[in-house]
Amino acid sequence: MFRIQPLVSVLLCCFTFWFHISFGYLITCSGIVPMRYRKDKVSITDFGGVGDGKTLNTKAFREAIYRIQHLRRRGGTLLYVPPGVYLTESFNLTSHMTLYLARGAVIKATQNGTIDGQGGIWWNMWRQGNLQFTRPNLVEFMNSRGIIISNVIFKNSPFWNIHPVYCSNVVIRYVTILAPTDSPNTDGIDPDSSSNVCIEDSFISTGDDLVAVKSGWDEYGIGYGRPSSHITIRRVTGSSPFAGIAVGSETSGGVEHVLAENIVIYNSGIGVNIKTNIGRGGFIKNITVSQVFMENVRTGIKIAGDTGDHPDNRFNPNALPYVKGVTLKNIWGVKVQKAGSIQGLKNAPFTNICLSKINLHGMTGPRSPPWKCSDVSGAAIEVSPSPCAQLSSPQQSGSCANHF
Ligand SMILES: *[C@@H]1O[C@H](CO)[C@@H](O)[C@H](O)[C@H]1NC(C)=O
Ligand SMILES: CC(=O)N[C@H]1CO[C@H](CO)[C@@H](O)[C@@H]1O
Repeated sequence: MFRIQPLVSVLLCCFTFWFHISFGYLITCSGIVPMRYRKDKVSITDFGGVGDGKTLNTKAFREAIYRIQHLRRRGGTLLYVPPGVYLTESFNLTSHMTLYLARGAVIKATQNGTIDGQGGIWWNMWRQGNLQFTRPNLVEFMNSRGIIISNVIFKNSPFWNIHPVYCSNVVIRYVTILAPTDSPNTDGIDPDSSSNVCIEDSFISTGDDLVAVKSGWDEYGIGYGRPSSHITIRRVTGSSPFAGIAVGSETSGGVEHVLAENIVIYNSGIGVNIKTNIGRGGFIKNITVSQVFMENVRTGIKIAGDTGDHPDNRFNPNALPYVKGVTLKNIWGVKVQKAGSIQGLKNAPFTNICLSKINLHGMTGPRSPPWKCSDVSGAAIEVSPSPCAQLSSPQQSGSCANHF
């Protein structure tokens, strides 16, 4: 419902729900995007905003943001939203502003819209197959940099919840993202063709992947050619019928330097899922996922070259993805039905795959069914149940070497 274009420095802030897991030491995203103090402050009520849950506040939000954009106060402006329920249609944010939601403030989308996304109507239109276009994201940042999204609850997005695309320096922390398990495509956070994105200390429970790093779809993504790089995800907890931590499947602009650590995934389809397809092209390199605990998950780890469909039939079947350098380490799971599968492509095998210190227990006993692998090479160290032969070759142990 928020869409902003060429923008700098936006902060969504609200203290309704605080989610914080504390590990002994704390590495954080802070510092990547400096928090701005805004001397100039306005309230949505100054623009006629009414938080009764019934009055339409579109005009108030649009006018307030028009004022912020055109008065251009030095140091930017804070837009305060007092406690109450503010029904509104979609509005654009602007540069140099902080949207501050007080404790108890809710921004609620009308059914027209694209922070309660009221996505149900969109999910039904999609289920009935009568949508001619894609559904709106709840919050989308496009061509923006220096963004902080913190301490906000997002719920019931029509489609993906938070979508930074063509952005750099984005911090997302202390957010809660909720949507029903059966809601279609309600990914939590999708960094897309973006760099220096730091996501931490958040709880996400939705109907699709919790965090999925992407960079464009088939011929369109290849044409645009903008990778996602330097993406950090840490201290994220949640459940998904699909994947907890995902890369792909749309990775046509390339994805590299992703670090996910201290992740807790429960009641989910797949713990860690790296996915691409023929026609995607692009690359997936230098991905590290470490310190993951999972419980009650169908498949612990899945790396696959046959995931997802194509935007149209103009995709190039010779555009093969290049997957190299994936390290998964210190992963512990209980009630994991299948430990994992790693299936590359015949003409584009996945290489330098390293599994280290992985222990995925089955539903009933200590053993899950064995790993399934094809067209893959790499190494495995201290992996239980024992990994497939393709990952055990001693000459490949270099795959794990750089990472220790
Ligand atoms: C938001 O900005 C986009 C791009 O400039 C524009 O197409 C759209 O109409 C704007 N929406 C609103 C609600 O102002
Ligand atoms: C999804 C939805 O309800 N969209 C409606 C939003 O409002 C416009 C005009 O008021 C309608 O044409 C859409 O159908």
